[in-house]
Amino acid sequence: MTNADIATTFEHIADLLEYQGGNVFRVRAYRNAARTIGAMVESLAAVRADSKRSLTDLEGIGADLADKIGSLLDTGELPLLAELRKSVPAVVFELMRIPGLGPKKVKLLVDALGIDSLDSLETACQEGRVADVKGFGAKTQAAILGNIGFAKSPDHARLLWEEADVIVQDVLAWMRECPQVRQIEGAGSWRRGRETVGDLDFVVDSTDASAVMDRLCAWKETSAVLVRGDTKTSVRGPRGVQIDLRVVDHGSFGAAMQYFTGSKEHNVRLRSLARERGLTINEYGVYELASDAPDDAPRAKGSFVAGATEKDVYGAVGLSWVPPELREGRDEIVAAAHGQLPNLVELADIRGDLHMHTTATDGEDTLAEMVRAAIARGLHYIAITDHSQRVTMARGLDKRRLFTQWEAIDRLNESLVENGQQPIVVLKGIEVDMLEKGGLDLPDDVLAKADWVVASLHYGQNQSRERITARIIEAIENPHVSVIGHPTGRLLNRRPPYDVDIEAVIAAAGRTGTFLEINANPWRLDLNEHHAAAAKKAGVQIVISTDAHSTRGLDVMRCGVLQARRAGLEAGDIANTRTLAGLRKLMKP
Ligand code: DGT
Ligand code: CA
Ligand code: CA
Ligand code: ZN
Repeated sequence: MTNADIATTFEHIADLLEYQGGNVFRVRAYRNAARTIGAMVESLAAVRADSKRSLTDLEGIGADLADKIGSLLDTGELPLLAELRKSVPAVVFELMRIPGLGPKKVKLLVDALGIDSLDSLETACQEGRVADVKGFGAKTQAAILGNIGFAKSPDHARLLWEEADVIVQDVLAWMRECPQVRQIEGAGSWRRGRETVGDLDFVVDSTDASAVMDRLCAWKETSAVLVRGDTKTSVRGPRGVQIDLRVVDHGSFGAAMQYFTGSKEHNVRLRSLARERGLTINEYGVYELASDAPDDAPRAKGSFVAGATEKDVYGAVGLSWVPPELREGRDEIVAAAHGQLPNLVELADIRGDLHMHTTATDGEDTLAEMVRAAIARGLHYIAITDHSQRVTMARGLDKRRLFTQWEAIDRLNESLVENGQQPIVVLKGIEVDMLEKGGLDLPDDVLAKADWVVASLHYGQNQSRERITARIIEAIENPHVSVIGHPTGRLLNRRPPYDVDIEAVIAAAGRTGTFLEINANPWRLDLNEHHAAAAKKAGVQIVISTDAHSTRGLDVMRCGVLQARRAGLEAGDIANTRTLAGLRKLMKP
């Protein structure tokens, strides 16, 4: 079992325990363990095999969980899980796919109404029986009904960040035309730049909540109103996505933005820090802690300290403002308290794009069109990296066709020179395949002539961890390989990563001065943030590349930059923020 399998298993156990009404601390222990494991780069098997270390050294893993990890590693099974599965009806997992229904609510429904399928829940909602269940009510019933169709759709998955971003920009543009809207911003996972986004959250500064909510309901893309309260509303928008909108007073806007940006874990940690400092934080503001105020009172009794801007909110608890991409409840609060937050890389720092395709293989646009588009985007250098011959589906280049393309690039570079100046330098590159049997798809004497070599693994993705890791390390050790493309091969919502010892890959990259890619394609975002952070720690330079297959494809650079920011990377960690001369100094000799 891989780390990801074990993390999923622990999440699953937490859900099952919670459904059964299990001890909250026990449920939390499994969720925390799942989180720790999900963020790990080295494999649990490796930690266990190391005689100098113990699984219990990991945050949130005690003797009992270490035992369970051991069983999962050895047998792939866990008696506890089998037992829980027997006692919890299968429909529970189907019902939990409905946005807003967690294990506890599902249990109430199953117990009270004998729900045994999505269909029977739909009928119960239509007949008004869900509204009568304790803890539900008419509004929740309407929201569930609206979400059932969503859960039923087999291809329902969380939106990719970029898909969500399109909708967010549309909502902002529509809402900003409303005169009662003083400020509106997107919050939630979209603002944190997560790879995928569940629902969209907005916070509005206004004194007329009703007019603001009317405006959202009147949007041409709004297909249903799921919830309508005094200051919050939820509607269904394009692509079935839920949109949550919250209206607050001017003085609470920053506090609400902070709260609804999350993440939940970040907020929990911020709240506990605030308490240590005699303060309490909620979505309305920071307050002095009144001795008799309960922890989660909607309006604490103490006096108001801050709330208008996020900077004020963080400042009030002694922190510098934390970039949303870092708000995942890891070590960002400690870093903010010590003034040690990283100075995150920005799109404007990027000078070059070192992975793209043309009509010579599977790109939509010609070499000349790609170069023109790159100049228009202000890039100083690009590498043309079409596929090599093994990728027959894309009519990959053999040596002869590659040399023909490189001659065209030479001529193009010359034609760009004006008064001894060149607006962009086009590097002669190749995306060379790592062959199934090992080795690269073009001979070394060809690769030696390239300015830039991306090595990628496209075939034999089901091979063993040992094989795949060995193939990649072999490519890393090749003196002509500049960077490893999309190092784990995953496609979000579509294909899991291949089984690779990423720690060994990072170590080999560090040893040889090979770069690792953050592929900016919104489906890939590969390396992920944990791996990219580990690469930085190992002193490996990252290259953020678009892998564009068209001129439009060059615009996804911002998605890769977001991923790098979530990994805590600074401009200095990214090789393609350098000038071309600077980049060349970092490359293998
Ligand atoms: P998503 O929508 O699944 O991609 O993820 P988020 O992070 O956007 O989650 P969402 O929409 O449920 O809530 C937005 C933010 O609101 C979340 O990141 C933190 C805050 N929030 C929501 N519910 C709770 C809660 O029960 N406790 C705390 N502390 N914060 C919450
Ligand atoms: Ca959300
Ligand atoms: Ca939400
Ligand atoms: Zn490519």
